[in-house]
Amino acid sequence: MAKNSMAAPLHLYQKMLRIRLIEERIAKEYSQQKMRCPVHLSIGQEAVAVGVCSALHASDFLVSGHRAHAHYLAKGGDLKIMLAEIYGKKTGCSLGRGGSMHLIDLYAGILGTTPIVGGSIPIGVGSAFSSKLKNETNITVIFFGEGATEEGVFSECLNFASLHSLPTLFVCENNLYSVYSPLDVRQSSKRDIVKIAKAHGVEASREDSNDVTKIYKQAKSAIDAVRSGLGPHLLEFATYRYLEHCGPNEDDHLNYRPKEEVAAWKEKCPLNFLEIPPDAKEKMTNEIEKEIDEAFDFAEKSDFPTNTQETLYAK
Ligand SMILES: Cc1ncc(C[n+]2csc(CCOP(=O)(O)OP(=O)(O)O)c2C)c(N)n1
Ligand SMILES: [Mg+2]
Repeated sequence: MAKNSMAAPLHLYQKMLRIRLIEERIAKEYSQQKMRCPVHLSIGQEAVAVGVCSALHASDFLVSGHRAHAHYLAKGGDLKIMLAEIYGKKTGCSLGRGGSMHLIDLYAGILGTTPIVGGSIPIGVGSAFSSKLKNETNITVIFFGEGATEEGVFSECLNFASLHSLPTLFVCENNLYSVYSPLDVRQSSKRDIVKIAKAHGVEASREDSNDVTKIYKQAKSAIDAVRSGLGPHLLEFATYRYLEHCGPNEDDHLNYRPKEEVAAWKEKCPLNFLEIPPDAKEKMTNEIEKEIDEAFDFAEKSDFPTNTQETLYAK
């Protein structure tokens, strides 16, 4: 991997560390009750967002669901307007009326995130259909959890994207749980997401590690194929959230996840896969902390929305 490429280990590490530190700060400040919306944090899952988004072009489109901070940040979404949105301020990316689950930054190709499980999938397929009809080269990446594959719309969208050979990358983050329900109470052990995609004629593969470099390589080859007109592709990544489904805390006391399972995934922390010199880590951490301080300051000092006349991207 070239030293200065966007996929060089230092860059990948910096992007994951930035997401981790931002979400850790959100978790730390949450109890002040100034963030007046639920937050679904992806601490532990950063490698998927960074590995996939580092292989995209800036002009590509992205949609996601309720757990979207990492996707938004990895695609280049503006941190200040994301935090202002979480604070419910009018400078926020949805004018302060959407909160953490309604992130949008059209300058970064982020068309939107929506909390209806599975709801973003047809929006992403529609975006890819639009690119194809307009003969544009952008692809659309759709992030969703394995819970969303239990919605009927998932299969309909695979079929439609395959039928029209759309430039769509479906990315399933399989973190084993939908809220408190493990896979084995929701899906047959014979069910296989990769096989479901292939049955619809969609190319598909799975990666089981939390290793950002492997995820990047797999995403790059899928994205190259999609962009060259070979039709849609699905990638399934095994990953794990460290905190509760919704909120800033650990939830070990609820006992719905075996303690050994949680510990094993923490051992496979995405930040541990890359060897980064300690001085480089310290420099990055300081720079990121400064950026986070400024963004929180911006969010806190911004005003609340006052009327319904404000519009997104008004000139
Ligand atoms: C259609 C629909 N059903 C139920 C919910 C409630 N809900 C919110 S998040 C969630 C879990 C989804 O699990 P998964 O797709 O695996 O994503 P994860 O939370 O694990 O990232 C559920 C059931 C919802 N928002 N929308
Ligand atoms: Mg899940």
